Amino acid sequence: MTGAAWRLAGALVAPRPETGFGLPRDASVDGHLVDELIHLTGAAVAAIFLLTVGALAWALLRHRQAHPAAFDHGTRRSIWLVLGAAGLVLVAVDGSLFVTTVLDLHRHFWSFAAAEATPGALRVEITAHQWAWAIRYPGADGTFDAPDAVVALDDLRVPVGVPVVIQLASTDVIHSLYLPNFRVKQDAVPGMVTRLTFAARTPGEYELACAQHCGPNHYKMRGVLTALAPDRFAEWLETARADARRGYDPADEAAHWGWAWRAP
Ligand SMILES: [Cu+2]
Repeated sequence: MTGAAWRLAGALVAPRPETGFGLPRDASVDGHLVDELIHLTGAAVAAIFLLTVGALAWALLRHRQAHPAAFDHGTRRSIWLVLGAAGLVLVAVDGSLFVTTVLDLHRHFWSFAAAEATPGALRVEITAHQWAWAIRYPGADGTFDAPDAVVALDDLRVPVGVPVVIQLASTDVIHSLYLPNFRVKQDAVPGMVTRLTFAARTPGEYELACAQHCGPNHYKMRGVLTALAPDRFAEWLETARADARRGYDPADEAAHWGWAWRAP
């Protein structure tokens, strides 16, 4: 798509208020997998609920004074039949949800090596602290302590259509990076580096929230994720790198908090 087409697509879908009881708008490449899981679970629970209520209602209406219920302990055969049917439903519904989920996680949501190997993939380091997100983009050489490494606060910009791989740290308490429109969430834990990956599908501005209660100002720990057309993102990054290089101070050690990228 051309830049103009991307801008038109962005204008059509974002930003606008979320509506109804549904999930937040899905702006990601793989988010539909999460939505399908939720919808399938909802449909299965609804079907089992209706069957159970139907059986109860039938028993209630059928057995009145004129038709008293005949109680027995069942036969060996009827007991195995009922247990077998219940087991079959469990294996079919829960089993398929479980297998699908594990496959989706490994193929899409935890596939860090494949995501990083994709041409044009963006790597970002984020340090959470009370109460903001410090965001670091690598310099042109790909390292995070380069003079042109870009630092932003609560303002994450990514190109659409390529994987974004984030490595996440925390300097104080446990936070959780939550991107509802991209169906991903990951804890930021002091003393370790965690990671998450996603790819944006639709340009626009989206919420970036902290999903762990991390202190009195937790509610302020909110940023914006801006998904840009690839050419606009490249333009922005080039300008931001030039600005970073101009403002670079080798003596300012507090500003050099980036770490060597951890291999997947
Ligand atoms: Cu937080």
